[in-house]
Amino acid sequence: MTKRPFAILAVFALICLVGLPAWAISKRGSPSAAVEPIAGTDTTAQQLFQTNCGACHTLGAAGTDGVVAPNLDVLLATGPESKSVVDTNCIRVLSAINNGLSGRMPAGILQGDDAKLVANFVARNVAYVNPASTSTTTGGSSSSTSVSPSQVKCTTGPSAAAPSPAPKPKPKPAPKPPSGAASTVNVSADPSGALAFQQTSLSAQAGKVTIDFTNASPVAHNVTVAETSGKVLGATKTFTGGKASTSVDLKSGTYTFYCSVPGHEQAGMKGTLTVK
Ligand code: HEC
Ligand SMILES: [Cu+2]
Repeated sequence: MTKRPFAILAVFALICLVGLPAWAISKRGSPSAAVEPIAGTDTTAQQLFQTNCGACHTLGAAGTDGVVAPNLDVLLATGPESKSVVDTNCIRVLSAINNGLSGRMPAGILQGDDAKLVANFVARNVAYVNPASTSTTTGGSSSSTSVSPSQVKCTTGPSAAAPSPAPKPKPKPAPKPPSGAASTVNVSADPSGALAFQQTSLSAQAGKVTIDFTNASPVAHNVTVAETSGKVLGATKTFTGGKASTSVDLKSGTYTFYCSVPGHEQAGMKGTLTVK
C-alpha cells in the first residue's frame, strides 16, 4: 500500500548511488583509450618512447606517466594542432634527444632513425588543444591527428627503412677544429612581458650561426629560425628566465626569426636575419 512510493524512491536512489558513478567511470576510465589510436611505424615509436622516455616523461599517447621531467602533453601542446606547430615540436623533440638538456636529460638516448621516429611520433601525438573537439570530455585524450607522419619535417625519409649499421650521420660539432666561420648573434625578449624581441633585424656570417637567446620576460618564448618560405631550420627551447641557444648552418641569404608560441609571431615577435 504505502510501500510503493518508497520502493520507487529506493530504486531511484540505487541508480544514483551505483549506476551513475559506474557509468561515469566507464566513460572516462577505459585504460586502453589512452594508448589506442596508433598504427604502423607509430607502434615502434610508441614502444621506443615507453622504454626510453616514459620513465621520466608523461605522454598520453604512449600511456606513460613519468614525473621526473616535463609532461610533454603540457609542454608541447600549447595550442591547436597545425602543420607548423607539429614541425616545430618535431625539431624541438629531436634536438632534445640529440643534445640532451642542461645535464638533466642525457643526450643521445636514441640515435639516427630511432630518434627521428620518436620525435615525429611525439610531435604528432601530444594532446593538442583542438577547438574542433572541445565538446568531448575535457583533459587531453590525444585526439587522432590531422597531420600525417610524412608531412612532418624532421621525419625519416619515407623509404629509409634499411637498417644499415649507420656510420654516425653527423659527429658532434665540438671536436671540429675552429674554422673561423662560426658567428653568434644575441637576441633578447622584451623583459617587461610585451610580445616583442628587442631586435627586429640581425645579421650573421654564413656558416654555423649560433643564436643566443636571453628571455628575462615572465612570458615563455623561443627563437625559431626559418627560411622565408617558412621552412623551419632550428629553434631554441621555449622557456622563461635565463638563456638558451641553438645553432643552425646558414648560407648567405635572408631568413626570418620569430617566436613560435601560438600568437606571439602574429603579435610582432619576429624579425629578419641577414646572412652574408
Ligand atoms: C632521465 C630522465 C629523462 C629521460 C629518460 C628523457 N628525458 Fe626528456 N627531459 C628530461 C628533463 C629533466 C627535461 C627538462 C630539462 C630542463 O628543462 O632543464 C627534459 C626535457 C625534454 C623535452 C623538452 C625540450 C624543450 O625544448 O624544452 C623534450 C621534448 C624531451 N625531454 C623529450 C624526451 C624524449 C623524446 C625522450 C626519449 C628519447 C626523453 N626526453 C627522455 C628528462 C628525461
Ligand atoms: Cu613568445
